Amino acid sequence: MSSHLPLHGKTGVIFGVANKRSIAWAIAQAWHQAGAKLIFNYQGERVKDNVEELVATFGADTPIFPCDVSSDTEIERFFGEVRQITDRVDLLLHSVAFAPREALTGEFINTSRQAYAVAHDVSAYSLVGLTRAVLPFMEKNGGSIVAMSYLGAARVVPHYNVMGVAKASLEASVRYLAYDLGTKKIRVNAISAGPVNTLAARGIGGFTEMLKYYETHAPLRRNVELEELGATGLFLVSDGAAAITGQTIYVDSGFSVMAM
Ligand code: 0WE
Repeated sequence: MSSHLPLHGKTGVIFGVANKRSIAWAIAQAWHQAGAKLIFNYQGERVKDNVEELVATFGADTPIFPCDVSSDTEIERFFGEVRQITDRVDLLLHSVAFAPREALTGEFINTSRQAYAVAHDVSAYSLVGLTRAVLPFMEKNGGSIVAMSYLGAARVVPHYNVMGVAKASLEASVRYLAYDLGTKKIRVNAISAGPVNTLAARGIGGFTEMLKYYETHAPLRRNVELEELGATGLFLVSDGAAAITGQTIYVDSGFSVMAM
């Protein structure tokens, strides 16, 4: 029997799986293995088949619906589909970010108004939109919301540029949402992950060098493993984290404590 599993009887919604290397997939696996039932989004036809195949490993009937988080209509439609399945959601993962590629090269000062707006819309506002949409499903029993961030929110990481400003907004949004929802027993936290070789990192100039830099400079002298992000994602939604909200937890081999 599985009734001893920490997330037995809980339902989670996962935003941001693109492929098997996705951080969202690592956290989904941790939540699934802990006994949660999961519902997934996918973003765009490009990843649809891939994500459908992945989530089917949790059972052929695992719910998956399209949702572009930059659209209020699509968020509304997505949670309309969720409503057909359950009136209770306990867990929400936000693992979604986008800035136009040209904004992640060259200098921050050259960020266009449009690129700045898109980065903040997709990467930061979407947490607010999704949290408001999931709220009716969490009102009765409380819940736990986890978002993904990166050190570029707090420090200058060359070329991370407007994504760093958007992640700063995401982390501040986590704090304000935590305040709004605390009385409803809903916790909101972020994980600030060390760099991981995901689809989102592919083609980013110097990424391999960045992974090498962590291996020589982080206190643990190694990079972060996807399973470790899964484990922290599970911890944050577990009873052991019942008094943790509004926080950004660094899962980065200690890199962020270093100056030199
Ligand atoms: O948050 C991220 C990356 C998110 C991301 C990635 C892309 C690539 C493709 C957002 N938008 C786009 N747009 C695209 O067109 N990370 C934490 C990974 C990352 O990205 C970097 C990094 C790190 C680390 C970009 C520059 C410098 C460091």
